[in-house]
Amino acid sequence: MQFKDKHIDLTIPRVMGILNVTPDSFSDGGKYVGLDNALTQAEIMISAGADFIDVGGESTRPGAQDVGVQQELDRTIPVIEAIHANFDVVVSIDTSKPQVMKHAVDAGAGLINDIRALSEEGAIKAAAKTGAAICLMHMQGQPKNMQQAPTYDDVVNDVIAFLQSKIEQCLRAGIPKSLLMIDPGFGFGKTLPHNYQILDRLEEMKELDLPMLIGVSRKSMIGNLLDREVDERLAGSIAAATIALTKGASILRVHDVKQTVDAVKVVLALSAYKD
Ligand code: 8Y4
Repeated sequence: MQFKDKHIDLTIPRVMGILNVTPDSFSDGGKYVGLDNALTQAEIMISAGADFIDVGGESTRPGAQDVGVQQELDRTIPVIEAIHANFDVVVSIDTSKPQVMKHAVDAGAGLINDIRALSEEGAIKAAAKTGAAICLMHMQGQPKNMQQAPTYDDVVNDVIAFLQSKIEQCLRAGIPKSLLMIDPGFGFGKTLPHNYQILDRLEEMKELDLPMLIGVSRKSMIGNLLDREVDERLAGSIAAATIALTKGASILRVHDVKQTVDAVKVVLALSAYKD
């Protein structure tokens, strides 16, 4: 798959490292605010085998403050430029704002990762114009209210129908199918049972015939199941990621790159040593 100037073979599963450049991120507590810290963290994840770095300047945690366009640009653009200039990796921009999409791709990002699936005014047009790849993620509701009793008819069928409709909107806007990937959006307007039903039936998402990105790392679906705080969720996160791999996930969005790369290698050994 093409990500602007960089091609990545997605017949092999890949790992995306999470780089939060927010001062209020739930999991990382503002550790990566500042270019030096961000680059150090990016380098650690790239050395550990990440092929993507997802740069996010807006916290999506419920109750987080809204971030203005200029603030989001100030946080993300210098980090994107520096990673793109110094490392052989695809930079992903985690944003819903059209202006941030444009400037991020100009700065070297090859993938637009929008948890709102290009639903903001002008986002489809802006994303189309960049020529970058796009990850379309399912969310029910908005970050501030999405966990208030989410309901579905059939969660897997509903997620697939939502993504199908988003794919059609993108194609109508002139975005080639070859630039699209999909994501069921674990934790975004889903109860614990919803999340595990999606994980169990992830193969059904392959009917959309697009590469699948998955984010389960350190999320509540791990923490609430196991009664573990956010820094004690590694083993559960690796278990869920491994299941996602066996059901066809192409990219794993994670905090713990080194450990996840090991899990990918164990899964790949099954096909390597088949006779
Ligand atoms: C602990 C750690 C608790 C992390 C919650 C979280 C996804 C995503 C996020 C995802 C795609 C998060 C930006 C939420 N999740 N993008 N972004 N897919 N494509 N929460 O699942 O990591 S942020």
